[in-house]
Amino acid sequence: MKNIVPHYDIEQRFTFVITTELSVRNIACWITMGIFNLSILLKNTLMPILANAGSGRRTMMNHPLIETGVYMRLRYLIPLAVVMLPSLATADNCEIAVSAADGMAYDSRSINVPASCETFTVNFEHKGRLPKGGMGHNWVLTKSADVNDVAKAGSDAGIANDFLPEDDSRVIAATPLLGGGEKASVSFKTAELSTEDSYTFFCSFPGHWAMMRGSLQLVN
Ligand SMILES: [Cu+2]
Repeated sequence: MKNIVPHYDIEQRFTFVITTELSVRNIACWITMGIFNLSILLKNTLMPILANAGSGRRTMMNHPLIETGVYMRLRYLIPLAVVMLPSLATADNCEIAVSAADGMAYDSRSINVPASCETFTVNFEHKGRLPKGGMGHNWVLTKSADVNDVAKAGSDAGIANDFLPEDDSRVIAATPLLGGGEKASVSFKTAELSTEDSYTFFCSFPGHWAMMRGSLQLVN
């Protein structure tokens, strides 16, 4: 499953595994998706526009773009493009962009870290507007088995410590706690990870970590 780029997932319905591997299989997958989208676009939107062109007077409401439902169809492609572009931009790279807004969710649910990278960097951005004290987010990486204990210790540590226990060896990597509009990067050595273990990234802000999390794995 780790090499399949667009994929269906029981829990998330439809998501993308962001992969850094430019394998033949991945590239073929993107090309297939592109041809599929183009054929849908041609059949459902461009053909009706051509058929309608020149017929009748045009007002705002009978403009072919609105009449043929182009907007209604394209609006599904817009989020798709938003998801696809960053994953392509980070292809074959030892870094990834992750963001969150004023909700308890990251834009990534699964991250593959290539074992070929010596270090891996996460460029984290809080794209929301709410302050750190109300809707702060960080990006914390631990073994999946350690998430609950580290998060609880983080709550006790308080916002002065970015809701993380001080000098805790279970924390593999962590950004500072960010408020809306802030960015931070964190790097870690891939030698600290094992392909045998499962890792989880999460936000240690109290009440966030139960939902605001994703999986991370080291892949060969
Ligand atoms: Cu958060």
